[in-house]
Amino acid sequence: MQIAITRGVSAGIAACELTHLERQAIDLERARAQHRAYEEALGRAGCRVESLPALDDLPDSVFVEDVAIVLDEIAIVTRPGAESRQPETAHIAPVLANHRRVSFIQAPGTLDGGDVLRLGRRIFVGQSGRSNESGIEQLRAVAWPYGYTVTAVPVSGCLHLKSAITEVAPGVVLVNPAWIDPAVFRHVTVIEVDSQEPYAANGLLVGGRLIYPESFSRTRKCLEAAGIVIEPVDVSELQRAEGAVTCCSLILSAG
Ligand code: CIR
Repeated sequence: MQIAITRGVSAGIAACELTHLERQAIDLERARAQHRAYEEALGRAGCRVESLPALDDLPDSVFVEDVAIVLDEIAIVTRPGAESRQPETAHIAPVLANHRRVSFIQAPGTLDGGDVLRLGRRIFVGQSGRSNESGIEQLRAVAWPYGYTVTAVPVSGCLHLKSAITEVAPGVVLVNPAWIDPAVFRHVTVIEVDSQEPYAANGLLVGGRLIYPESFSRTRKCLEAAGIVIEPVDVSELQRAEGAVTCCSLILSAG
């Protein structure tokens, strides 16, 4: 059984951080309806959804992925690279304490969960505008006693490592080669996004299916041709906040 921790869309989402996108109006009610549908997709994928209340004074708090990294053995509360997001961590730490022993990234380290991709016992961390050397080193120090290796990956042109690469089936990753060097991932099978869909590399593999934005029809065809089962979701309003599908949940195994 897997648990998916989510948080409702903040009433303040219009003031979200934006790095690579122009600000566009976000329809709050529509964003909330899309987020509920995303939670339902997680439920259909077999997750028990632990839905936390919206935090209206923290615009980006729906993007819970960024505030923690949850391994089977321990949870690591991050220190987000955007200062406006740092108060979010105080709200996730007690929730995670119900499931795991919790450790914390400390200043001067910064780390966003969106930069952290775990493939088995290998953890890849984006060297992005959000995650710095100290944050990556602190994650390495916490994870190595449990048998994980941590590899830093240069990222350019996008927000996080997982904007550029996610796991879409066991041993298969979906990559935008314009933003990271796919050669780092030689040990797994690499599928590239359609060049007309640069934001298409973010899918959420859970319960044997891929929760995937319905907006990327070209890349979706490649994924389906590779035998990947897609659970489409409309996340168009959250995409305007530079969000994607992995960022709206923390997935952990129960027990
Ligand atoms: C931010 O810039 O922090 C938010 N507006 C978007 C965060 C998206 N997080 C993610 O993809 N892991």
